Amino acid sequence: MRNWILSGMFLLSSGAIASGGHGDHGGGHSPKVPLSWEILGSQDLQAGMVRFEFRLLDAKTSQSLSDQDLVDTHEKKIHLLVYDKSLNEFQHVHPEFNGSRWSVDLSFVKNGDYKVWIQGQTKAGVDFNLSNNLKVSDGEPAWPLPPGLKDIRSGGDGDSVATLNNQKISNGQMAMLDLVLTQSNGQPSEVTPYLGAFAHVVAVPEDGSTLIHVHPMEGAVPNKGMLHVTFPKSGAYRLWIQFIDRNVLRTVPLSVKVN
Ligand SMILES: [Cu+2]
Repeated sequence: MRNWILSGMFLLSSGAIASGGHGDHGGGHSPKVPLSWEILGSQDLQAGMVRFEFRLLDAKTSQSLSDQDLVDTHEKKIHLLVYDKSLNEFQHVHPEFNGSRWSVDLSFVKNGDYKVWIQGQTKAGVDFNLSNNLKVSDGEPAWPLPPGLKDIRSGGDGDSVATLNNQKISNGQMAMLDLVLTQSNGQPSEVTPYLGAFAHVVAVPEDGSTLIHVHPMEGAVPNKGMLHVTFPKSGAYRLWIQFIDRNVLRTVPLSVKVN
């Protein structure tokens, strides 16, 4: 079982935001070709720097997909997202195709169970959003599982603050939330695009089971965006807000309760 673990088959038509298509590229009529992926090497990792490699496969033909088979979504072929079970750890990186496999360095400090997702779009217009499990050991003790996420719509990294307005959110209905980015002194953030978007918002329900990745539209004011997002079920969600303020990439964790 060490190698060749295949999982995470996933069907997704382009434009399906709720299930986590990366694209704002929805053509609305993409063919539904299932893709799968296989992690090369063990899914039991040692803490520290890890070279993480995988193949992206056409599930029908088992043909390996290269960078030539994918289009850029937000300036990258593949977005890879990792979080731990407690929803404290978070990484967003971009694997490169090296001729035979996709490869990227991941860095783990904390032990624990992790979920890893890859997202992108094929030239045929198929969005993929595939997950797998990882386990990290020999590092710092795993985060304790939180008693439950609260509704915390404002937070920062010490220099920058991200705030979502307090509107009620209902499951299955598109919420339109204002996202305001400020410096910790209250001045507006100096926002420049990060990977072709005002900000990137990744949302994960408390059980970590799905991943939503959406991009606020720029608002009337340069430090304000409007987020259109549909949460598929009720409960609490972790949100990671990523944006560039004063030329530094910020990652701010927030949380929301969905009715
Ligand atoms: Cu994004």
